[in-house]
Amino acid sequence: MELKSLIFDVDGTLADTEDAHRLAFNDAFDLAGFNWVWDRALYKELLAVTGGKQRIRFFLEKTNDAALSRPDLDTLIPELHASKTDFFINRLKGGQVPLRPGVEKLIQQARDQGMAISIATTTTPINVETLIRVNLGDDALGWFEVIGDGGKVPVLKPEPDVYDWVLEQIGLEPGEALALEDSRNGLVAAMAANIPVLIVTNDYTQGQDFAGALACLETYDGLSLKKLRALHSGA
Ligand code: XBP
Ligand code: MG
Repeated sequence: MELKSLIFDVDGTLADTEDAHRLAFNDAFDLAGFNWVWDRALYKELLAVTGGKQRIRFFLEKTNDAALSRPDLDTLIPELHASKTDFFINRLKGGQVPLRPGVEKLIQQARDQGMAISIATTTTPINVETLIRVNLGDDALGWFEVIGDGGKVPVLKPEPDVYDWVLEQIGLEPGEALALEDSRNGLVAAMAANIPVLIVTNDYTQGQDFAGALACLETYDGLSLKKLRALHSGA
């Protein structure tokens, strides 16, 4: 099938966001008076669970029975997460999270050659919007045909819902798209929607099981639309 659309993941794909997310979680915990600190090794384990609110709960399940049994837990977690989102947005606005090398060039090539681009992510909508505005300009949101995010579907990756939603919006068959992902959760989600997947790893996802991907690379630098078409045609 002809390649008609690229579907970009956000966290770990458009940008190496996860350390900014991690530090924002830590800032939110500190502001709320909790002495919980997520270092890189712990965060790598916590990334098994997508979605910030789900990740906080997963952390407490692993480490903190006392906090887990608090009667106000169901309000505490969304409050902590809202605070985390504020800290994260401030980091983005401060220019601390650039796009991954090669990503902007790929997006520009797609635009020049009339290849549609969309987004499928599990993160909070304002995070996507701000990352794109800060790095590509206010008009850039309009470059994406559809933006599927954690606010659009109730169930996050590794379930396929966000990919199914994007496909329905853009009206393509799964085989006419190519998903660009960095993690096993993303791979599993896109594959469950029958979309071919190219993996480009980062420090947090290197070494995960990427069986089923068209290819697994370490960088977008030097990657062209021509190469993506060639990879896709072998799918
Ligand atoms: C990204 C996520 C997100 C972010 C944090 O996964 O799992 O939860 O880590 O964002 P993917 P929120 O790249 O597979 O979409 O705190 O806004 O959830
Ligand atoms: Mg990702």
